[in-house]
Amino acid sequence: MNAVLTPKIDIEKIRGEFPILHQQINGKPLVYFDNAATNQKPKRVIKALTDYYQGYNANIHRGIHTLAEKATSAYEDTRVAMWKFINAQHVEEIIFTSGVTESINLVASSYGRAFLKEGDEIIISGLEHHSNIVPWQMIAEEKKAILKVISITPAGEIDLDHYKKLLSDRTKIVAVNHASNSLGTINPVKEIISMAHAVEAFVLIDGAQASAHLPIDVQDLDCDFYCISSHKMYGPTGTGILYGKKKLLEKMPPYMGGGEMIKDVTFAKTTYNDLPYKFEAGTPNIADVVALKEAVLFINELGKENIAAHEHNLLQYATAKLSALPQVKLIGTASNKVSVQSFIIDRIHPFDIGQMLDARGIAVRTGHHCTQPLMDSFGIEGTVRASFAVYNTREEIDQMIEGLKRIIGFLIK
Ligand code: C6P
Repeated sequence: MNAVLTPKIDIEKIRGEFPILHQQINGKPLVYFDNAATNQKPKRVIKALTDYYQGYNANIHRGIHTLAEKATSAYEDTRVAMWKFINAQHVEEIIFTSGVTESINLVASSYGRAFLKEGDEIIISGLEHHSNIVPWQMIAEEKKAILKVISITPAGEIDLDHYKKLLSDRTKIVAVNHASNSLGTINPVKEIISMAHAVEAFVLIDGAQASAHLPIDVQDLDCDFYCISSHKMYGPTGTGILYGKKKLLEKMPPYMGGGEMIKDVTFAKTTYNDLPYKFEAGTPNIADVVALKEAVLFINELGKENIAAHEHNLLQYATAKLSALPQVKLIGTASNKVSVQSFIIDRIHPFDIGQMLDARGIAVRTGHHCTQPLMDSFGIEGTVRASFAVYNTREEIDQMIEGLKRIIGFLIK
């Protein structure tokens, strides 16, 4: 995060939007620092869910009755909101999926099955979540393609020199995250994309950890695919999007067969629907898609630059406080980061730290964060990860630091 602005946000008003924050956990006020796993939902998102189920629950794109038309138009309104949110060129480039994991599997499976050949190469980075590793391993095995991995530096940044060496005319796909869930590193995706395009490879960006924190402009990035999970941007679980360039999505075969993705079906032959419906087989997750629009509006109304500035302040504050504890070792010290700080404490297992913080009402994530190869490269099993959202405060960080001091004092004599 480079731009350090003064955030224009009213923290009390924002916290008032999140009912879940106002509770006691183990007798202490909840401090929720597990936002990279999933962040909390504002009232307007929760209301959109109940409004749908109480007022106009109906299947979409099928019925001509009033409820069906209302549900269809609310569902399509979210597509328009996401289209604008990432500045895609065409609205039909927005495909609803269950989230980043399904979006990556869709591309690996559909694009990979149709176009990868023996000896083709797929490049990922050492920073990837299992969701951006395993689908590529699966398709590489099936098509006898080769998976290559870009090394990372000790600070947790992608080694661009190594990436340059891996690129060749055999490279067909490059798949990297916009920001790392375990370390917070923001990757230079624009540069990564243009380097891949120079060898005519396609690029998929895993935007799971970017959508709530960083501006996303898929036309400016010129990425071929971009993946988002709603639940990491204040929206409901179980939905998200795949963005793909229209000319690529048009060439790709359907991922799943069923209702809605067809134009005509006979026992002899099926013709497929136009974009985006070709990739949306079956009854989708209507309620959650509808409510996702409210999450987009919530972010837009606050302004991503304000959110980023507030979170940047929190990250700097937390990093300074953690660094002042001699027993703490920070994992992930890239110069450009989203609001994630991982750390370990010598001689105390991350799980024990997580449990002892939980006893004080503080929720952090512990373990490998679905990035086992990344943890291996640091020679550790896992970390404690504190990740901040727009509703977090410095006082909450002070509580975590106080908790850590107690834990260290109690367990390290
Ligand atoms: N990371 C975390 O605690 P899904 O589960 O499909 O919404 O997102 C998967 C995923 C893919 N890429 C990145 C960079 C991610 O961070 C995640 C989800 C959570 O870090 C849960 S493991």
